[in-house]
Amino acid sequence: MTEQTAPKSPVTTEQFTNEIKEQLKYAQGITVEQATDADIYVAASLAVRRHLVDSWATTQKDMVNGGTKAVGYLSAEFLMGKQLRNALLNLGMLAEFDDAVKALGHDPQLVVDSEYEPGLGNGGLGRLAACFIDSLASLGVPAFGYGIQYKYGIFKQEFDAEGKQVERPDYWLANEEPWGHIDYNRSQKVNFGGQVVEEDGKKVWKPAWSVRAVPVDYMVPGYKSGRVNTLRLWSAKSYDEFDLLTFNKSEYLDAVKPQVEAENISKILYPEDSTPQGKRLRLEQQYFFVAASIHDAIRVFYPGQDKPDLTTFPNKITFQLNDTHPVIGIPELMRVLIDEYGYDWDTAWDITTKTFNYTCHTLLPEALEVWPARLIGELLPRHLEIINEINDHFLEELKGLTRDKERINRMRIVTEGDDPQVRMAYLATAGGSHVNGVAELHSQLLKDVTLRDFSDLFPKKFTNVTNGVTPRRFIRLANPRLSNLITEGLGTDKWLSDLDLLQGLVPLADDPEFVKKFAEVKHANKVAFANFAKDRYGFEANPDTMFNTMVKRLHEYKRQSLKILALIARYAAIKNGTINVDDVLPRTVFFGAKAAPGYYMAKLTIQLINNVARVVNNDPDVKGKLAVHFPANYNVRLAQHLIPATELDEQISQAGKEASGTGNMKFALNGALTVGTLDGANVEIREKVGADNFFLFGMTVDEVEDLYEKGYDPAKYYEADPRLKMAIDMISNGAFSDGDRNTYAPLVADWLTKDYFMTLADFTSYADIQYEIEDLYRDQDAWNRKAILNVANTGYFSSDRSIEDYLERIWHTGPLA
Ligand code: GPK
Repeated sequence: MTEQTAPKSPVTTEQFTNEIKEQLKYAQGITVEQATDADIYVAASLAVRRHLVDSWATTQKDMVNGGTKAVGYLSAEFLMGKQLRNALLNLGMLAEFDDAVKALGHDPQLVVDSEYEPGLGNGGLGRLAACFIDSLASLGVPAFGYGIQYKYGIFKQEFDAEGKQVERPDYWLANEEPWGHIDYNRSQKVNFGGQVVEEDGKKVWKPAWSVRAVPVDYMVPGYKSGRVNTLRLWSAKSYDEFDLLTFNKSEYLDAVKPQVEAENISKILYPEDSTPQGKRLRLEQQYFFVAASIHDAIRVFYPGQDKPDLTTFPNKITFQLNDTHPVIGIPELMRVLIDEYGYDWDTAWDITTKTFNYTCHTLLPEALEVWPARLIGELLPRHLEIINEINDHFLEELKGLTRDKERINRMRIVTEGDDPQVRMAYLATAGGSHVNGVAELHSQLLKDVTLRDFSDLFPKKFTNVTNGVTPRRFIRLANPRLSNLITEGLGTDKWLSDLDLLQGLVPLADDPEFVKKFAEVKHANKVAFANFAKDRYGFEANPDTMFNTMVKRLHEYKRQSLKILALIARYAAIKNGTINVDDVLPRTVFFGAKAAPGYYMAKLTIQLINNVARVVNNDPDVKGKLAVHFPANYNVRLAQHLIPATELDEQISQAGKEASGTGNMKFALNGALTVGTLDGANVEIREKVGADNFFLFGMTVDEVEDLYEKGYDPAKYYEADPRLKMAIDMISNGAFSDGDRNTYAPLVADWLTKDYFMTLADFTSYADIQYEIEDLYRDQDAWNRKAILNVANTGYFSSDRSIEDYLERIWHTGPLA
């Protein structure tokens, strides 16, 4: 008997069937006979939502009245994934849903599939925000996620006949969207432009235009906590829907112009990842959601009060700045406190610095946002004044801490010169209580390198919180077979809310019966993925080969090129007989990656991967030994299918460049082994699972630094390893471009002359470790034993643990009573 602690359904199947029928009839005006899968999806979602409403209301009430400080997670991205099954899981209604839908004559899978995935994020940063609000709710901590309801999410990726990435708009709101509740009665006014004037010795901002920020609320149900938090995404609307005066002159298009311009603000998610986007509209977006959120929090926590005592604000809510995107919130809160509520500078600064904390997600210096002061001045003139004043006060403070003038100068929030720039990471560090990195190594490098001066003078501000992922979505929903086996192995399902319990599986790694079952689960997942892939993408993947996956954004530092070069080298070796075909371990390699639309090298790499796939998959010489697939449009849904089926995961960034990674955690928790560098959270994963159960290769951070210093010459590595030379030459000779030698010339030239991320320098150790990987894989029992140890030892990487660390180290709050 296993202990079942999962939530119990509030309804029977019969009741839920009736609720779906009611929604169909009264909300949608559709009969059961007329209903399509998509209609059932909407009806079921609306019905499910009703079961959350009471807890949502009590959670809000308890939050406002209860005196427990809330968390406001300010993030330009929330990459939520599909909602329906997550809500069903948290309500304990998965089985009732399946049965009700079947009773209505529909296939539950098709109904679930008709939900359109909201893609309101780019990658790791946005998905982390989604995991965090899930964990906050599951821990019962009162919280708001605050962000933007983009009308168009991350672009839909397609590949053209040449294998190039094509971006298509993701108009997700063209579909019925039952989860978001738009609340016109709680909109906020957000101002832009104009100038600052002095009136009675006071600064007064006279804005030129305003946008109406309308909240769209999503319920965030906790698992087993009985709490339901709020994700409040702002949508931009115009105040002057329609300019009558202009319209009467029958200039129809002009009449709707202000509306179009205002609504542009929340129209589209910038598809950039780990690169800054210095665009006016982007700054407008940032200010738009942050200003609306700050005013919203004041409205929520001081209801109906004209003159609230805002010195208590930091006891009501703590704002976490998810990267630099919301950092304009710091001068905004200062402005609100001083200009709108009449506080003096010092009081306002005290409140502000106690309210904000900043999470940094990168080490690439070029990825830290910097805004031209001129642009800020045009859009937000009062904020620019405040930022300059913050800078002045800060420089004064520094003079009291150090005599090192150069250091003080390096730390300027606003740079000097004709075209001063505002460094948002510095503003965040100065204007908040804590700064954290997202993995041990990353936080250390932040202190030692990126924010060195700050950490030297303000050591107590700096801390680490290692990222995590939610086991509800990424184990329970994504991998029900493994979930059942874990529950069986542990004798309880409690691990879903206490992931450290996975440790209890350690002894089972030596139990042949359990190992066999684990192997069966993995194989069943591979078969299921092969079926899904056949159905969705039209390719055949052989489940009796090793499934080897690299999924993440396409970026040079992540080094998809290292994987593709090693793959080409392997292909070449089979073809020219360097390795005997019979000795080759059959492997199927999966890639998934979107490139920023303006990132030339990344897009060329995508083209190369697609063409390597085309050539390899059509070559009878390697048939059954090597296959490469690149399903387009990698997203949360594809992750949920592919990760459970993967046996070998690639985390091969150049050491010191990947802040954390979170895919690495999802794979380990789903029983894949990792081949990876000592980078980001790989370091901690390897520590937890044990060096024997992790395929480590490549240079360390220090070795990378030394090599940069010595002078890195990639061509030397090309000459030194014949496998690498062969691979690059094949590309140059047109093997993957129908003989054309120019197609990939820019990639090849970069590798041979620059190779900033040292792909070539790490090639040999990466190619060598493949033998070790394959030897182990040939001994399936030994492989599975290590895979089980990965699952058992990675409970630490639950986002519940991350949130507990934030609560203890940064937020100093906890669950509602
Ligand atoms: C970091 F700087 C950025 C960015 O713009 N977008 C983004 O997704 C990622 N990230 C890091 O690259 C990952 O290493 C990390 O795990 C993730 O943020 C969450 O912290």
